[in-house]
Amino acid sequence: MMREAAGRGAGLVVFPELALTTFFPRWYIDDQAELDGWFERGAMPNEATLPLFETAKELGIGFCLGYAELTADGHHFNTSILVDGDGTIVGKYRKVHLPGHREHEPERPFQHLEKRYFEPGDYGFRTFDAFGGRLGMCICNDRRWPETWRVMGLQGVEMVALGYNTPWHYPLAPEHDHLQNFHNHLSMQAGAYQNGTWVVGVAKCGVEEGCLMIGQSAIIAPTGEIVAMCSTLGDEVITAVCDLDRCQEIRNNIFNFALHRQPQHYQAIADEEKPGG
Ligand code: CDV
Repeated sequence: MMREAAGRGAGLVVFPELALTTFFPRWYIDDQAELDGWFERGAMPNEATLPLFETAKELGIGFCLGYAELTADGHHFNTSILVDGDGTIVGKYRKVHLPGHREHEPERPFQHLEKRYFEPGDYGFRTFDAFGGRLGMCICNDRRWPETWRVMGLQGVEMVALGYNTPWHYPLAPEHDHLQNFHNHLSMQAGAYQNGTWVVGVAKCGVEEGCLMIGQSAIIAPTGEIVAMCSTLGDEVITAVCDLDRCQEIRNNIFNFALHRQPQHYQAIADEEKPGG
């Protein structure tokens, strides 16, 4: 797929969340050694991912890759890295918003144990000078939170790369199942528009280990318009020309932060206390 993207002239390819494994938080795994088997240990590239780095370098194409990270000192994160066209890691992100639950809940059709298996990311939402612009990353559930986008928007982000694994069925509110695709695009299009940034959102979709995951990976312009979208639940490469200067169409006008923001009224969203009723 990276070769196909390079053949179309792409400079950056974005892979999904936990691209190297199944979405293992759907399983309750009691044995730490078994669980750790799903994680990549230490620095990237490792033996398993070296061919990806080498292929990217050969093609002169950058990539964003999501994987489960086990650090040398034993911390577990849901991570993504940004690698430039010569194989150098230029950015790293660890998922901040971890959805799901901590304990085994056997009554569910499948688990969502991200809260048990990962620690919340410790980098926050940084942005990186790369690919001729300013890029940021977030992962899956992060895209639903306006704070994710605004923290990067305030840094002048011009493209946010993100991967997601979103089951069609949400056991806690099954009456929202038919809204999964809508909520996916709603969140990403709002994040793009309200911050004047390109968004590349990439699904690990289709049936994985009996669990149906939504697709509709999309490339979204700073105007909030979807300019390319997958149309199947199989493997697909979609491409778009992303002119980062188009961010100014929004940033110089409707969302000119310097002119129009009123941060003196926004304190509550950054307070540590739990919000009241
Ligand atoms: N991988 C995820 O973060 N998935 C969540 C599901 C559980 C709701 C999401 O926000 O898509």
